[in-house]
Amino acid sequence: MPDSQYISELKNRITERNPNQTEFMQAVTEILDNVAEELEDNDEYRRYRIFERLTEPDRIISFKVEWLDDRGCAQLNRGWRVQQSNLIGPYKGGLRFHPTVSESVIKFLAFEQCFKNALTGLPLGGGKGGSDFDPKGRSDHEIMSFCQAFMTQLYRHIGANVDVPAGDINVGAREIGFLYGQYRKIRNQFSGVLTGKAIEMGGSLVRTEATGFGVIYFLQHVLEHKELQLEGLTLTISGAGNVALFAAKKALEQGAKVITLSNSRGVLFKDNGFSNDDIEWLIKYDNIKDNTLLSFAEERDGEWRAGEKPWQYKCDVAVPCATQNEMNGEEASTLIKNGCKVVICGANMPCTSEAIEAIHNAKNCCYIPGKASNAGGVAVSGLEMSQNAGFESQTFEYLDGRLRDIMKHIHGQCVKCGESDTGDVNYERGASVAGFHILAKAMLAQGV
Ligand code: NDP
Ligand code: 2IT
Repeated sequence: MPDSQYISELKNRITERNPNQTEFMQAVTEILDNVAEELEDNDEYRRYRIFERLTEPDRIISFKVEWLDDRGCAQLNRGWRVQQSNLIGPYKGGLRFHPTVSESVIKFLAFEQCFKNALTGLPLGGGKGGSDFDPKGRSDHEIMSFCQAFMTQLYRHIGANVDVPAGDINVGAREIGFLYGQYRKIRNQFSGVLTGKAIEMGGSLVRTEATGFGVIYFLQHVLEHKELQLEGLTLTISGAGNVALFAAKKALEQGAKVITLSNSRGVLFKDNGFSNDDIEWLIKYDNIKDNTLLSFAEERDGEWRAGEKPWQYKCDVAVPCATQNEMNGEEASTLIKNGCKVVICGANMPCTSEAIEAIHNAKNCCYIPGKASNAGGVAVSGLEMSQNAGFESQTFEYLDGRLRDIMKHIHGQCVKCGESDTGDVNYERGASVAGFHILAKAMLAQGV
């Protein structure tokens, strides 16, 4: 659709207000292009500048993180928390520790998080945080020192009803434990201020598995809608962390074959597919070995291909679960040429705009954006918050059932807002429009 004057002026204003923020503008443009028609058709949305106001974070907190390494030397990092919108609930979203973290990266994640959280149907606002800290090669003691220093800065800005961080890249149960311990000591308070906690300290069953399991539950609905089934299909998965491994585990349980996993250093390819034992081994050694995939190839089997990515292999479904922009246009075209039917995102914004365009232009392949398919993690975080607020804990079966229901609910909204007359579903449009309507309604109802 060609840009109308209103949409192109809006884009220009947002670009001017956010100079040099490539990832943030990529996320904004992706959603804006999909809700453009709704803006054109609704005078109130334009008069109250709903879209533009949603792009501007409520506040951006940035801080210095100083800590001592094992040699007794001072280390300096930068930390951020972007509180994007609390229109429909407390700010909610993960923390990422990675050298590529910048204000633009945290802003894109916070912006997307608002739409994702709205789609869950739970009362969760959107936020994201993190640091340019690189945990690679750091000892447990150094990780603890960093987490304590980070929380010493962050604690004053968060709270169980204010802003509830969780994990993301390089922030798992270990880091959440250190962060939570520091918060508890500073505030003398045991509350649900973080999610993804260990079970012994108020964590929720199913949270560890939730994002990966949720991706596969969503995939099952997509396939069902296409009158296909997961059993017997071949999947290529990227990443080898929390999301990738639990997506692989659930896919195997449902009778699919997973032939790749990857990390920043290369791809592990197993022609005959990983077994459940293989995945359990990788889950066990994630965080313990320097390069779990390489160790797997050396100690067990599979082929380690340094510097490569999973998108050259023939598959029915591709599941990018590592990081933003990990699949480019050329790689998407290769997947399509090799017969891939679905690209479903475990990671946030893993496909470049060119990759998404290539998938949309392909007749037989569909694209599922992370804000729909990876919402299972934050959804179970929401269930962890309600368990904490009620001083209670639910069973695995109950929570897994809630997760399945929520993924089905999100799929339903994507179909409702993204289905064309021919019955094809544009999931990107469906997720953007459905999320946008929820946020817009809340914004209009609450006044300027
Ligand atoms: P983990 O830290 O557990 O795993 C990340 C994986 O991605 C690792 O294998 C890592 O490799 C790889 N990776 C990270 N950065 C890069 C990079 N620049 N290039 C190539 N590979 C990279 O993180 P998660 O599994 O939790 O998160 C993965 C993705 O899923 C992220 O996009 C995150 O935002 C998203 N997500 C996570 C949720 C959660 O609940 N955890 C919820 C929803 C989305 P290496 O070890 O070599 O760095
Ligand atoms: O991107 C995400 O949705 C997450 N990293 C999970 C956020 C959360 O609050 O559980």
